[in-house]
Amino acid sequence: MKVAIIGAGNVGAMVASRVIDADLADVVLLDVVPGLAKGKALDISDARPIFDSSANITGAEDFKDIKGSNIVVITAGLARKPGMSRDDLLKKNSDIIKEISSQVKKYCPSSIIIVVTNPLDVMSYLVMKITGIDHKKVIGMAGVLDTARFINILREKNKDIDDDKFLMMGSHGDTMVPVSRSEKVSKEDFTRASELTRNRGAEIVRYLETGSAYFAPSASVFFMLKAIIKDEKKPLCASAYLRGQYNEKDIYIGVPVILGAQGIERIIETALAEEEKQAFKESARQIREGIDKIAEPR
Ligand code: TXD
Repeated sequence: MKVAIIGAGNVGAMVASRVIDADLADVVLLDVVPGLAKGKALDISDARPIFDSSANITGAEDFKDIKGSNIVVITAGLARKPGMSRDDLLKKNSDIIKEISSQVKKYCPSSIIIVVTNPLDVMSYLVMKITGIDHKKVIGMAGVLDTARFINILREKNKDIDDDKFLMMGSHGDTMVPVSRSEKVSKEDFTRASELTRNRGAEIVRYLETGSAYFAPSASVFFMLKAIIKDEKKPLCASAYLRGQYNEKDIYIGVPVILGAQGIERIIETALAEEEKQAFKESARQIREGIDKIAEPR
């Protein structure tokens, strides 16, 4: 099993390290910055005796080296810099994603793709349209992270909550949709955790000043890779292509899915309360606005 990771920045390199340490798959790590992927790949490979791993990792600058990869993780892109609007970021990252998608189409046309680059739901849509790869095999990573953050924050006040009663659906952004099916959490705690989760990414950026979160994001990608490689058929939240589910179509948005060796085996249609339905609709509207801005043929 070979995993290509595009972008050897914070998230990409940390995903590579987690995969190699766990002996999960061989990795090719690619970046446009000369030497960056090769240097990090060597460093990651040196930990293999410590973790008793026999997985191989190589660094690359040329896309031909990703040929034959079963799974491609796309983490390449820019993070928002001071003075840069969300629209500037959308334009810059969509140019990067378009270029990468055509390379993936050329060298790995039957791979499964996990998209990480922001704005996540719009970039996932773009990757699916440009590669032409089956929508079940193009999956956006955000729901695993946002749900983990939500549960982690809820636990500050409620130690014994059941993980499977909470979901974070909708966009990976300001309009994410928190869902609780638990009686154990008060309305007040739910609202508090929802707000903190929504702002968690920005909170981390404020502390770091340069760069954004990557420990929990890379753990989330690892969790999805494991579900695919080991065909776990695991229920988790991910950005998926909807074709009528939740009354939306031709859009990528966070929903619960079953993830296995074929990619998204099924989209789970959980019943939403009226308020949740409205929030989901608003989230979809916002994602669609982003999709319209990059104006790819639909
Ligand atoms: O939940 C989620 N989906 C996210 C998304 C959680 C965390 C990070 N999220 C987004 O992932 C973030 O907003 C960025 O759009 C991406 C990557 O985040 P990361 O923190 O890894 O960014 P870095 O450290 O800046 O790394 C990006 C790398 C950097 O080394 C660039 O040189 C490289 O991407 N890059 C490229 N590599 C290959 N090919 C091309 N074209 C390219 N362009 C830039």
